[in-house]
Amino acid sequence: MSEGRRVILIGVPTQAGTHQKGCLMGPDALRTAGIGDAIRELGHTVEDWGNLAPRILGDMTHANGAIHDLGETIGWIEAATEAGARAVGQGLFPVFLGGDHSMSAGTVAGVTRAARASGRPQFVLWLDAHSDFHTPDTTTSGNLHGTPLAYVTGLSGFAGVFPDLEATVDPANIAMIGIRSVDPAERAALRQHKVEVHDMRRVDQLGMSSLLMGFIERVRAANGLLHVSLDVDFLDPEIAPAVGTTVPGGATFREAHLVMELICDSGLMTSLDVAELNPFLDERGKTARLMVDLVASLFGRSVMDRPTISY
Ligand code: Z70
Ligand code: MN
Ligand code: MN
Ligand code: MN
Repeated sequence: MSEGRRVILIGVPTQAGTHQKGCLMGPDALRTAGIGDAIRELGHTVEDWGNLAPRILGDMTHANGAIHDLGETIGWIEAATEAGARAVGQGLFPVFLGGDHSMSAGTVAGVTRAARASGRPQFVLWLDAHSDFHTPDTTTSGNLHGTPLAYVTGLSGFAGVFPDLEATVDPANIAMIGIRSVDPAERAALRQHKVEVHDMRRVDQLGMSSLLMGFIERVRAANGLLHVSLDVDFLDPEIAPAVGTTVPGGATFREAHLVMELICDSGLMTSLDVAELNPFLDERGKTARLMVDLVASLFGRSVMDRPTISY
């Protein structure tokens, strides 16, 4: 991460994508934990655009009766799409403060629209316990935070449900790391679309660094824009309890910081989500402060100077 990025904080306090209440407090917990100053201290400028507000659409139904809060979710997607497209289109670096992960249906749609206008391919790194690759037809929980990544690739199940996409993400330009909970319908779709999935077994066997660097080199070779979507449950619940869907066996403190440092060193990241923080479940701000520290690593904080080895 080169110094002097123009960073914009954009709050997306939605919790419509999950049954568990509390993610609406996420953006303000991240602000309270000092996310703005942490980035500013690393030599970047930071402006806070405040929290987005969704257009009120009222209740909407779907043939899949499990789905809930569809109208509100669409409102948030529209607002996040516009904000993401505007920020990246102006050469700014948006940091989206969530909010449950349904926010990323909008944030990724927006930055991908701006990428297409710039003529560069959009890449997405999904750091999560879950693959979030359901369509409205396949979700059994009805929680739309399990769908954003399938949506941005343009899968057909979203037509007439979520907003039409102006630009889609090529599934070949997605990598997921940290995965340890995938539903059967998601697994089938991930295989069909040949998404690069690094589950925790691969992380243990091959290591975070080699898996991530392979993807980073693909982004670099394509002169791509890189959106990083960081779900709190990427991390092990021992260090990050403030999330509604904890899954054991998550990334350790050291693995997570290493991922952030390698992304930073690549200089390729152009937008970021911090998703799924539920401060209602936190222990005296512990998870919020960890997320801010990880974001600081993403923006250039390091113990010593940057390594002199080149990648
Ligand atoms: C499950 C479902 C999910 C995030 C949980 C879980 C989805 N696959 N996504 N937490 N971020 O309900 O569809
Ligand atoms: Mn439900
Ligand atoms: Mn997620
Ligand atoms: Mn998750």
